[in-house]
Amino acid sequence: MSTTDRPIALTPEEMAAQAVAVLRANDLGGWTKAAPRLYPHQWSWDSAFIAIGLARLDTRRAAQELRVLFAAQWATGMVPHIVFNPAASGYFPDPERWGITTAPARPSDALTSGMCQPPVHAIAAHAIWAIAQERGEAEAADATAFLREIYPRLLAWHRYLATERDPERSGLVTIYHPWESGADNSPAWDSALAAITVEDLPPYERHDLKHADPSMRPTMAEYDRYLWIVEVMRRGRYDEATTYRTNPFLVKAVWFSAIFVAANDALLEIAAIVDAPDADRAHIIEWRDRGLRGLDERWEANLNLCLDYDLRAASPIRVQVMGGFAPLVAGHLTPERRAAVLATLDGPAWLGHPRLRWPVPPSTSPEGPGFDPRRYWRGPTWPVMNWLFWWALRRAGETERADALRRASLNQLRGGGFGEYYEPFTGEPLGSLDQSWTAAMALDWIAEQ
Ligand code: 9WN
Repeated sequence: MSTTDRPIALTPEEMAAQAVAVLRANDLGGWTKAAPRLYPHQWSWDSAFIAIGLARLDTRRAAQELRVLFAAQWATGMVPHIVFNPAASGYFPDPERWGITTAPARPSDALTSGMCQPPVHAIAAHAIWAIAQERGEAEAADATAFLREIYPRLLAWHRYLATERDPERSGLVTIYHPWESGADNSPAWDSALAAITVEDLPPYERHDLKHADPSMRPTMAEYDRYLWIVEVMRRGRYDEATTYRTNPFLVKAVWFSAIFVAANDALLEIAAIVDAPDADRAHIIEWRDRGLRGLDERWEANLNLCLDYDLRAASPIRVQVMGGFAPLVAGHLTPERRAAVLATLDGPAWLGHPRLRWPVPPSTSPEGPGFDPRRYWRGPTWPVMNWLFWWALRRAGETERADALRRASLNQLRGGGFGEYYEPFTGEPLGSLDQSWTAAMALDWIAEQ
């Protein structure tokens, strides 16, 4: 029997029980590894999504997830993309390769990577608080206390993104590495990576290929470039100004920037709950509004999508990737932009594509250059990204579309396994199984039923 014919098996109750089991098995004691073998450490944006799912089980444990992550925050305000579990080995680049010990801004008591990922954290912190409000007085009070504790850290993180990562004050966040986008080998980064000359790169051995099918992972040429960028940043001691001057990869990333806009809205709500000073709120509003203007400038009317911008090449990146839906995630849509974004989403290049197994957005349009249905961010669908689309559609008041997406996303997961990503035409789970954020999103969706 082919995967396409696999019967829909799990009931919501069975799926929820399996999701809980995955999150328990991946629990490191207050923090969660992203996946059992391929990703044995804490990843930044994974943890934010995981916290949203965990909140359905225990809001205090969910808060702890973010607490551990933010304990590794850098002096600059940066939240690192990986916090290493000292008890685990087998992931590369490892702490030694990142070499943050020479970086003045590193945290004193955690081993981390030297870059960041999209800032979903304020959205997660607010979600924990909102769920706790329905769980009785003690849990609600603890959640408010948690917001008071985490708020200054969230503010510092957002200030870092709005300043160090946007010295041009364009409203768009600059990423230094494809890993920072979260969508590592998206075709959006192909041209910027191709322009990089790899110089004296120390030898290395990939560990990811021991745990995953090489045909689904980034290529060796991509890995050389990923590692070379890390090398350049490490040699610059992860100093922001140095990186901005020397890094071979500098891209204004619209998906990241849109999440930052939405996270600023969440931070504003948190600021109100914790009675933050008016001056803070004025800054957050400024960051959000600047972000909305920045995204507006990157809108490409011919494609009806938003485009990333390569600062090194001084040119927009014309590929049809999931990140093009940035305005939907950012919210505050004008009627014209709403109509355009939804028409693109419903159209044949995306949810309306005739070959899709489930109407959920592929990471790259099957109609666009660079599409590959099995390789990582070049086509597969990512349940956690479906969650972000669902959340954004609901926030935009597109309730029916949001419900349809939630149902399709849950159907995709009914075969079991909690894949990292899925083949868009067959629905086959790919990459790592028992992926924590996939299990977490299932729990959140099931709780919404
Ligand atoms: C590098 C953990 C992470 C996700 C990313 C995803 C993948 C790492 C890798 O796994 O990236 O950060 O080794 O490929 O692309 O979005 O956070 O799940």
